[in-house]
Amino acid sequence: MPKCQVVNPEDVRKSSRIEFTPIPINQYNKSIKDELKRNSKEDLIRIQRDMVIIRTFENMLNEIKLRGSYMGVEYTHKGPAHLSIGQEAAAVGQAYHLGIDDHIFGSHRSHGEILAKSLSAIEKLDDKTLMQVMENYFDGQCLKIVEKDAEGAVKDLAIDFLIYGTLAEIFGREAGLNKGMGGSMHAFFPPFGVYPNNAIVGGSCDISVGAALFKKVNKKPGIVISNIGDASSSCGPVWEGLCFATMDQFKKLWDESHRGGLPLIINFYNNFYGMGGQPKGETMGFGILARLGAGINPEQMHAERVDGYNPLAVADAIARKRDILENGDGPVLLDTITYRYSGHSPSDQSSYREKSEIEAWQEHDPAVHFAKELVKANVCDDSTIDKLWQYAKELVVKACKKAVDLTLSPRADLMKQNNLLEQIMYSNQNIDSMEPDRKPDVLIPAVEENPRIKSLASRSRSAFDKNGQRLKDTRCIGVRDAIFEAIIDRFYTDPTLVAYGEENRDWGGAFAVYRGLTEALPYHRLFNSPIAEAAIAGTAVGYALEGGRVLIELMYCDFLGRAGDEVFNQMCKWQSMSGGLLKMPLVMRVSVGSKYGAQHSQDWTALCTHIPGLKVVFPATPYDAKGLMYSALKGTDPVIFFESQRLYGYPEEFVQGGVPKDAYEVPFGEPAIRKEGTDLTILTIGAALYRALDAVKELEEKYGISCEVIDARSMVPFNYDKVTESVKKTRKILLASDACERGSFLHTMASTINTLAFDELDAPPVVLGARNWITPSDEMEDAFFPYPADFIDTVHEHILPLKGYKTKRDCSCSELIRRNRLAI
Ligand SMILES: Cc1ncc(C[n+]2csc(CCOP(=O)(O)OP(=O)(O)O)c2C)c(N)n1
Ligand SMILES: [Mg+2]
Repeated sequence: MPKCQVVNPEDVRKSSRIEFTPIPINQYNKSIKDELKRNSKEDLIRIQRDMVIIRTFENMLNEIKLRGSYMGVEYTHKGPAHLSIGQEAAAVGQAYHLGIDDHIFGSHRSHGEILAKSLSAIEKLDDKTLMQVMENYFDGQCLKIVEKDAEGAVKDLAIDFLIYGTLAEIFGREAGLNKGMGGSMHAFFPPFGVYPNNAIVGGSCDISVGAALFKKVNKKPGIVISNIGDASSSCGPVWEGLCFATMDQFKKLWDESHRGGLPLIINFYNNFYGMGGQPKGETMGFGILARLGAGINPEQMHAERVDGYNPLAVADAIARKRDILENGDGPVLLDTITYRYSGHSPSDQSSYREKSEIEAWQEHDPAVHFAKELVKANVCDDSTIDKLWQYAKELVVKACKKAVDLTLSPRADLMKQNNLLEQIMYSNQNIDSMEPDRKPDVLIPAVEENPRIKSLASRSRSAFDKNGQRLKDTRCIGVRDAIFEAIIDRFYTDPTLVAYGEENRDWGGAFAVYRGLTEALPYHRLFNSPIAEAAIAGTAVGYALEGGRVLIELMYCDFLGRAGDEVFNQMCKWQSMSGGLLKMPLVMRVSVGSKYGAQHSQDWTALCTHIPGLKVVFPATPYDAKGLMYSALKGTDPVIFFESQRLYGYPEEFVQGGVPKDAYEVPFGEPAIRKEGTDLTILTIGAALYRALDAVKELEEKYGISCEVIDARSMVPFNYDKVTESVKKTRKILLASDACERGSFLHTMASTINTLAFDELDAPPVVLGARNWITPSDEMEDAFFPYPADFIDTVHEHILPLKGYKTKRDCSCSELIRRNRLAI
């Protein structure tokens, strides 16, 4: 417990200084002769072969992009091809000692890494396993295309499979490694340990930290390597990833069987350029990238600069660093220098560098230089090297012919109903445990013995007593408790489930939802993260796509911007970009505040609902909070789980009998009718439900308007049937939430209702949201959020004039025009 880590003023006020240890730079100094003592000749020739295959593959892509043909094969490729010509030695050297349990994550420039890692895996796997991999991968779709004219051994077939599968993916064909849904910048192949490559610069950093976390928490074999570019070293998520990866708690607070650093190498492929900007000397101040490790932790992340123009220097570094990781002393930072002769993309004119610089690096070309060394050391002769180039050319041409052929390699037909993307955007599974054969690690053997569960036993599960009398909220199970009940139950069911975020452990979660969990769970299942929203979300993505289930919390919805890329580009996309291979069992709790002013009170449901690939729910009652949390934590899709801070203490007042003690699921997408009525439908999202009900009281009592109230509960997915049924009856609908009106998801709902029920409507669906202002402080909030009077004003002005009613605030059409003109 951190409480035992006393912060002693005597210690921290003492005078002293920090000593740094020297950071090794290109210290490798072995000759081929030395290397022959630990590597066979065949292995060294294979290193050359793999560099040659990658070079040939990328030369082919360059030709296709620039000239539309390669060795007589004509093709126009409209998509990207960010080539790494010149960087092959770094990729091949890295892959040399890696096995399939070692997972690499990469960037937009990763063709070389995919091929190098896979070629290394093919070499290490036996024929039977290789055949199984190919036969099982998407039902052998890719295999069927390459095996027709296969010659030679199973390993040759596997290489054909790899080259064709990668190229077919780059060309967007359904037989590609990810069914053509990833493409050049995102392609990957998990069976060989090649994990997602990311077109967002630095995007792989925090994701790979999460992958390493998964391995650590669940004691899985292998290490994780994050391959990112030198220019990504400035990215916020990279820094957040570094901070998360080096948290002291791994080595100091986790229980003994889980203690130790993450099995992770953050490897910067340092080619000295971003697109055109130069990190060293221009856009950064580190001088030598490896220096970054020195600032991160006392181990300096075992940082080192490695010569990526010598494959054996890189292989040597990976072997040495793996020892460090296996001793629990990771993570490691590598600065692997390399250079690309190719442009950032084929259209790049290289206006930012001198031709002489490129030529100088070509003088050191590893594909040529390493071959010479091999010949010099009598490992092979020139003809062996020549044959490798010839072999690679034939291999690539063969794959290319197949990949460009639309009859042999069709694209997925996305025009038809129930097409590939419709099927893979969500995995839509319901799985109790991601590892049913393993027992969850817990500190209290049975849930019932949990002190909070025990204390909740004395509370009423409903807002009302036996006689229907309303009880004090403090005597009832509230939303906060209901969420807790679902979560703790899941922790006792799914051993892979972990929860983390800021102040999640001893504090009890930002709003005490987790109080009682700390006692029940060891550190590795519930922990405080650094204040690093991007890394919280990004690591969760990595954890989930490795096969674990993860629950994260962002204290306030307003902090979502800090995790923007991870939510809007990562967690929502990898299921589809994998071609349906990966699942993303990830639940992100986000609370919507009030009372705290402009930066702590926003409802950003619209941002999340806008992004394809996320599921978005917002319970307003304890019954729903518990049932929806169950569904979320049994599902296999990323869920943004909105909660309202206004409602944490609210008891169950709608469902008879209150919140069930046992497990139950509230299915996503089904709105709940909270009150039936005949004259007007009011649909709400989140906490606005209760203010709507107050307004309804007045509308019914004073004006005799019978209202039907629908609580959306879920936004994505959403079944409109109940709403259109209701509108058919009432012919009018008002939609309300606490989100700012402009761009609110309610407008999407209103327009859909218009489309679906235009003929049944007597008035347009009208949206009532918060004002398009900053949220003012608590004392003025009633001018901002929709209150009962605003509901009634809106009904009177736009839907159904109320006899004798005068609006409290002007919400007329001319007022709407004025506000819009002024952007308020
Ligand atoms: C977040 C983000 N910003 C900008 C870009 C555009 N972009 C693509 S590659 C690149 C340079 C990346 O340089 P580095 O990380 O060193 O990788 P390299 O291209 O050298 O392999 C930029 C700026 C992007 N894809 N993502
Ligand atoms: Mg770079």
